[in-house]
Amino acid sequence: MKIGLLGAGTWGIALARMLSNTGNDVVVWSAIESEVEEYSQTRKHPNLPGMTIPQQIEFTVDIKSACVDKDIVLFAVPSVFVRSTAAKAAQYIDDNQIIVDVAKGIEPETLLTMTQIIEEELVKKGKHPQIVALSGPTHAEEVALDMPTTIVAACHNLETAEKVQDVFTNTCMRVYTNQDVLGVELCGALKNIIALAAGIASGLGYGDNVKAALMTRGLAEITRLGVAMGCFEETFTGLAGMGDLIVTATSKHSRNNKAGYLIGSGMKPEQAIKGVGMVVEGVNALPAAMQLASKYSVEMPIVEAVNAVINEGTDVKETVVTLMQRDKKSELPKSALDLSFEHTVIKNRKGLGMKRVITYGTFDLLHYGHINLLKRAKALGDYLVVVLSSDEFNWKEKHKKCYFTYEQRKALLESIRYVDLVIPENSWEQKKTDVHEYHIDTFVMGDDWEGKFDFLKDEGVEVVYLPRTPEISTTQIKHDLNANAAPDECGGYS
Ligand code: C2G
Repeated sequence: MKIGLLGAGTWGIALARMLSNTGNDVVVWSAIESEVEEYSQTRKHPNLPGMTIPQQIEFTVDIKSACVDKDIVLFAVPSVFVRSTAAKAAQYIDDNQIIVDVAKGIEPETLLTMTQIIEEELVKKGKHPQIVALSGPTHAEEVALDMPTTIVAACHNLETAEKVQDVFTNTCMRVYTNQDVLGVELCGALKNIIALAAGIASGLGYGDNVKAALMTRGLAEITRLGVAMGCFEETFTGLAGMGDLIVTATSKHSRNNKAGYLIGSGMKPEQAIKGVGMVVEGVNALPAAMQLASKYSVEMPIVEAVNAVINEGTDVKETVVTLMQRDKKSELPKSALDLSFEHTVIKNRKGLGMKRVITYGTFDLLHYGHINLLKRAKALGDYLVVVLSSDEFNWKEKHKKCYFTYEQRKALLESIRYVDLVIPENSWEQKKTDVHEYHIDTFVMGDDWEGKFDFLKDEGVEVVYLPRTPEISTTQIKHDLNANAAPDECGGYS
C-alpha cells in the first residue's frame, strides 16, 4: 500500500515506522521544515529514543507529494491543526482514497470530532472519500518498540474499516472494527480529561483508590454523554473507551497524566503544559466537553472539576474535596429492573438492525383511536417505545385530569402487542434526549401535533404525523360517561 502520513509527531512517526516495516511505501509530511530535515538525516525522533526511523520512509514539506497517488492518507497532526491540514490537503485527495485519522479531540467552536472536521473540509472541495477513525490504547512509545498493541478502526462503512484493519494488522498490532465512529472519537477525546484528573490526584499525593474511582466514574460520565449523543454504550467499555482510559490515566508515557501530576503538585496549568513539552490534548478537549455536557444536559462532575482547575484557577485540593463530597448517587442510572428489561429487549434485538419508533401521549381511557395510532406507529419499525404522560405532567402541563392513573394507563398499554416499552413522560423537553437514549429512528404523533416536533429532525430522527382517527377521543368518552352515567342507589357512579 502507498501511504501518505500527515504529521511527524511521536504517534505519527511510530505508525510510519510500523507501516514501513510491514511493507508499505510511506511518505511523511510535516509543516515544520526543520523537523523534516532532522528526521530524514538523523533517522531519530526525540520522543522515541529507542527507535530508528526506517531509511525507506521519505520526508517532505510538500503536502501534495504526501497525498497524490496514495491508497491511504493518514492524519496524525495535533487536533488543533487537523482543520488547517485538511484544508491544505483537500485539493490533492480523491474519492477512492481512504482517509484515516489518529488525532483525538473535539473542536471547541463547532463541537465536531476530527473525522467530521476532515469531512467538512474535503466536502468544501467536492471530495467524499471514506474516513476512518483509528483510536485505542496505543502508546507511541510502546508501538515504536513493537510491543503488542490493540486499536479500533471505526468507520460507518464496515468494509472500509476492514480494509484499514488489514493494513494495520501485524504481529504486534491487532485491529478491531467498530461502526460507532462518534462513540470511538468521543472516547478518544474525553478520556484525556479523565487522565488529567488522575494525574492531578497523584500529584496531590492520593493513591490508587482515588485513581480507580476517577477512572470508573469518569468512564461513567463519558458514557452518559455518548449515549445521550446516540452512541452505543458498548463502545465505551471497549478498547477505544475503557482500554484507552486505562493506558492514558495510569501510564508514565501519558502526557495528560504527566501534566495533571505537575498541576496536582502545585504547578500552574500553563507551566505544567510547558513542562510536559508536548501537546496535552486533555486541555484542548475541555471547552468542547463542557459545551457538550450542557447541550445534552449530562452531568459530568469530573470534567467540570478539571475545567475549574485548568480554566478557572480553582484550588486543586478544594476541587477534589468537593468532588468526593458530591451528593450520594446510585451507580445505576435506572432501577435494576428497568435496566435488565431494557437490556434484554433493546440490546438483544438491536443486533438485528431493528428500527425503533417512539410516540408520546396520555392514552387515558384507551380507545381504538389510540390503538390505531399505536398500530400504525409500530408498522413503521420493529420496536415501539410509548412515552406515557405522568399524572403530574398531565395535570401541570396539559391541564388534564386522567380517569386512570399512570400505573393503570401503563398496564393497559403494556397489554397491547404493538407496544414494546412504556416509559414516563415528565417534561416536554425530554424528547431530545429520549431519541438518543433509546436509539430512536422514527418519531410518530397524530397530526393534531403536525409540525410541533420537527426540531427532532436535527437529532437525526424521522418525524411522522399520522392522521387522527375521526369521531373518537378521550374527552368525548368522558363526556358520554358523565352524561349517560346512572346514579346508583347510594348516589355514586359505576
Ligand atoms: N390520537 C389519534 N386519534 C384519536 C385520538 C388520539 O390518532 N382519535 C393520537 C394523538 O394524536 C396522539 C396519541 O393518539 O398522537 C395520544 O393521544 P393523547 O393521549 O390525547 O395524547 P396527547 O394528549 O396529545 O399527548 O408530548 C406529547 C403529548 O404527550 C401528547
